[in-house]
Amino acid sequence: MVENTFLMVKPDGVQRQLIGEILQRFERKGFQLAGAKLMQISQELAEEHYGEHKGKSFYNELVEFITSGPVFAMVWQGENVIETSRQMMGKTNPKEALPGTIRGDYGVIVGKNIIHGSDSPEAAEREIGLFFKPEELVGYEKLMNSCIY
Ligand code: DAT
Ligand code: MG
Repeated sequence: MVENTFLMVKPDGVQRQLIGEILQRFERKGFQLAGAKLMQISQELAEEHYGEHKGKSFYNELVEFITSGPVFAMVWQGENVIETSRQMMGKTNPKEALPGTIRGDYGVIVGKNIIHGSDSPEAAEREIGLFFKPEELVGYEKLMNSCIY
């Protein structure tokens, strides 16, 4: 099923100049970029985005980190993109993430794990709506699709 997902290069990934590297992985995989922007997350947006973690020991640190500098927010589209992008990111803790995954290749500690990705269709819809206005998303026919599908 063709899905949309929300992916975001976190402040550590932006500072480490990994935006291009990360974009390239999803482009080369064959997924389609539907929207992207460099932005500073407000305290309110951070708390809403990470609402499911409120009350956990790392919550304050997480909100502080995600608002500490610019992030690169993206919407990607493709067959099974939600699950596949999570696999491409690797496990939450880079210590456990396999080489070849984004977190496995570039991260060291769980608090600075480079990238966020929606973990379910419900989360994807919610997060896309939090970060993007409908008019910021672009639908188009990618000519290379006939080589991918
Ligand atoms: P993911 O980002 O893989 O979806 P998550 O939703 O469980 O993981 O947690 C959100 C973020 O919170 C995660 O990317 C990094 C941080 N985090 C999770 N567990 C943590 C922990 N035990 N200690 C510190 N930070 C943690
Ligand atoms: Mg999560």
